[in-house]
Amino acid sequence: MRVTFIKPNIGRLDHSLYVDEGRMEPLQLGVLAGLTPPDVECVLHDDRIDEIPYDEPTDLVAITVEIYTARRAYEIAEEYRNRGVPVILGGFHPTLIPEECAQYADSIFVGDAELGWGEVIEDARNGELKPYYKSKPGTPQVGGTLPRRDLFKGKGYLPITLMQFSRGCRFACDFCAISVFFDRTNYVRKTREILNEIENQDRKFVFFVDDNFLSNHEAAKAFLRELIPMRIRWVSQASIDMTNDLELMDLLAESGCIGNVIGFESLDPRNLQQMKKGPNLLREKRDSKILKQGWDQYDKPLQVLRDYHLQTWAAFTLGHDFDTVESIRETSDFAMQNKFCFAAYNILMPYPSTEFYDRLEAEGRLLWDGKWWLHPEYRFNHAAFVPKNMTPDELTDACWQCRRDWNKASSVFYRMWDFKTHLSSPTRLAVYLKYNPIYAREAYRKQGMLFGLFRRNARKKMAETETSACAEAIEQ
Ligand code: B12
Ligand code: SF4
Repeated sequence: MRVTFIKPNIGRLDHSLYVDEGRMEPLQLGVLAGLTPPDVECVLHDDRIDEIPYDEPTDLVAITVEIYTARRAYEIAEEYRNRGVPVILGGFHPTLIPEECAQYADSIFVGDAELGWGEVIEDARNGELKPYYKSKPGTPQVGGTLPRRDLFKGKGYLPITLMQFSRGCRFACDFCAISVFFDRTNYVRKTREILNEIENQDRKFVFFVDDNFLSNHEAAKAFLRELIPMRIRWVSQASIDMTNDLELMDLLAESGCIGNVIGFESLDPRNLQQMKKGPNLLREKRDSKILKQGWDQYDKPLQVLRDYHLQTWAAFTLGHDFDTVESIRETSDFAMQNKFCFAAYNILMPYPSTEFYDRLEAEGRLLWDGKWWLHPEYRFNHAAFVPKNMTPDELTDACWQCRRDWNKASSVFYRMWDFKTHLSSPTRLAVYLKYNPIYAREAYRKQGMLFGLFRRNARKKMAETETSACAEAIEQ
């Protein structure tokens, strides 16, 4: 039996096919292949680089789908199904809105694969694939499953190993798909299993792809103590409340952490409160003080990050209810002044199933028929809702202006001159100099990209409303 795993691309450029230069290993497909019985042949095609060989014989196609790749995933599924090959879709998007995905596949998988993938393989082997499988999100790679990293070889991925320490996050930010998917729970792996995985791969540079590596401070501390002797360098994603815990900060530094993606989201405390950005508000709550208005609320945490020589990838969501064109420009100035290593100026996106999406829907503020990810005219990083204090186009332009300014060569040169962070070690400088040009190129190429490759087919499919066997199963 042969299973073909596919990572879809987002879409196409107006003039040519899009190849993602900053592509990273598709860890979920490595994990799925690792969960597959050894007598089953596993093949991986990454649509971000490979031409998909639809006519190559295979018994099952498994596609991982997130909201940005949904359109393209449906197109790929259609190609295989037209050839009589069964297709199963899994991942964030099928888990959050299974009814939609069910229309485009023979089967969908809701939740994490760990406890249900074996059943899928046996059913497919017997020609009895069910339309719907469900397994709860939970502890990743239970039993110490090793991802099949051999499948990643030769695909030109960035030279950084993706790995999980935990999944999920205890916070409940209203726009965040993670908080819905994991129901505000953080699942931590066994330390021994992670250390074994580190030993079983070649690199000394690891990206822990956790949603919030520091969701549980005590669990993180216990792991970091054991990680120190491995002598790796690592990066991850974490919430800013880490700076309240100096024991944790010591362990981050000692274990080889060089930086984290941190969600600043907004500089305006009214926005932070409205979006329920718990970790960014904790400090003020603990001190029982009224929130300070303005940027300086981040001053102390930023000082701590710099004292520990951590490089920060600052993530902002733009378009909250108290945002204006001016406040967005101030956000850009703030990031520049702080010389962050990278900054992501993301337009705030309404992800279905989130509280934010429901609120906008109730207020009649959603654009693109409420389904921007399927709309044939929607373009990457464009506004998908009507903001309170500007027009959608003004939001799109303001966000793009931030990205443009940030990625200019003069900005990269200016930000580099920070002796506490980027210039504090050769590794940090190498990260800064290698990844800034890659992300700059990607920002320019992705802006305004359409989703999917074949406009006509997808439009036809979107018009279909019949309920499939799978949708009926979900109902039950
Ligand atoms: C690392 C990461 C990235 C990396 C890229 C990783 C890569 N390989 O290329 C970077 C930082 C570049 C990135 C970029 C973006 N990302 Co991202 N990313 C992640 C993150 C944190 C981890 C992904 C991962 O490897 N997880 C580990 C694997 C093992 O977990 P998994 O993918 O969930 O898979 C499990 C299950 O879902 C299920 N499963 C998954 N696929 C399938 C398929 C089948 C057939 C089956 C049976 C089961 C199954 O089983 C797996 C094992 O348990 C996820 C969040 C998350 N927790 O997954 C966000 C996430 C996927 N990203 C997201 C987004 C929005 C983006 C961006 C669009 C952000 C932006 N505005 O630019 C971009 C562009 C994405 C793109 N397609 O190009 C969203 C998607 C939201 C949604 N509703 O779909 C997520 C969920 C984060 C979030 N906060 O909401 N991302
Ligand atoms: S802290 Fe980050 S991962 Fe956690 S719920 Fe908020 S946005 Fe999501």
